[in-house]
Amino acid sequence: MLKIALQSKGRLNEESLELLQSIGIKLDDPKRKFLSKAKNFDIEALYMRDDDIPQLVATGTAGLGIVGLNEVEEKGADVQVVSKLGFGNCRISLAVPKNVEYVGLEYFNGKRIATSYPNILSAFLKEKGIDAKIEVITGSVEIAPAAGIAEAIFDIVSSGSTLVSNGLVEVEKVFESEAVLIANRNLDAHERAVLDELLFRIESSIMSRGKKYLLMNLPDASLDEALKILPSMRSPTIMPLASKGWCSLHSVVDESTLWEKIKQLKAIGAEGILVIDLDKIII
Ligand code: PRT
Ligand code: ZN
Repeated sequence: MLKIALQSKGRLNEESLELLQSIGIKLDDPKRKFLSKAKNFDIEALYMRDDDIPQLVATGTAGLGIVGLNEVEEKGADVQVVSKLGFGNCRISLAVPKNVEYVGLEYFNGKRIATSYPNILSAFLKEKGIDAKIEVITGSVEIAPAAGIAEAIFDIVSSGSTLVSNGLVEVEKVFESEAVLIANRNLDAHERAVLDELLFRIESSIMSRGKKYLLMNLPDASLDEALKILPSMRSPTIMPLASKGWCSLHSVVDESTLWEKIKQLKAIGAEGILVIDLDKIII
């Protein structure tokens, strides 16, 4: 049975479980924090600290894993990054106390930078030709400048509020991260087939995020205009209505443009507009 390593607690735990649930994978007892089998799919979840997941997958102890791309990069694990998952988004940035005059990357020459990501940082500094000292700290990196441990930090930023509340300002965004599905490079044929099925379902689920299904009644005469407003996956579905001169138009739209499109469609005579949540898109 293919094992998938998930974060046992922490920021990615809940969304990893929700993702599996949303694609119809029912884990036996997701609260039992070590191993749980799926009732209806050939995988078994293994709950681990996120730091350990890249290595477990690289060595094949788990065939698959869900972890932040930052951990994969930092550990230098030889795994296949199969899919980005669209949650756990963050970046790893350089930040300095807000009262220093930041002149650009040269600022870091001769300075101490505190981080839990020494490998990503040292690769970046090397690439940019900056000679700084890396101070490795495993927790609360943001307090390092105030504690006199370092002049700058290199840490995960999401909303930026941790930096603000510690009197720091983000000056260089170095690495963009999100949760990813990773796989061992030597899966056998059966394991690969399980992964393909999993991936197919994940992609259908990811594709439906931020999308709405739109139905409306439209005068036939406005159809050409409506087709310009509503580019669809192939083309919108058009069905004649019982009342002559009218049709029913169905399409998928991005939530971000939904209200703008509704306004345009109303202006060309659309009526009875229905907006429906989408669960999966299979193409
Ligand atoms: O116990 P375990 O080792 O499994 O977990 P952990 O404590 O090492 O990691 P955890 O659960 O904090 O984070 C897991 C993963 O979530 C990370 O590896 C990232 O890929 C991702 N992620 C997304 C984040 C954040 N957003 C995030 N904001 N990880 C950490 N943070 C922290 C950051 O370290 C900083 O202290 O949140 C603070 C900054 O947040 P803002 O919103 O104030 O900018
Ligand atoms: Zn961790």
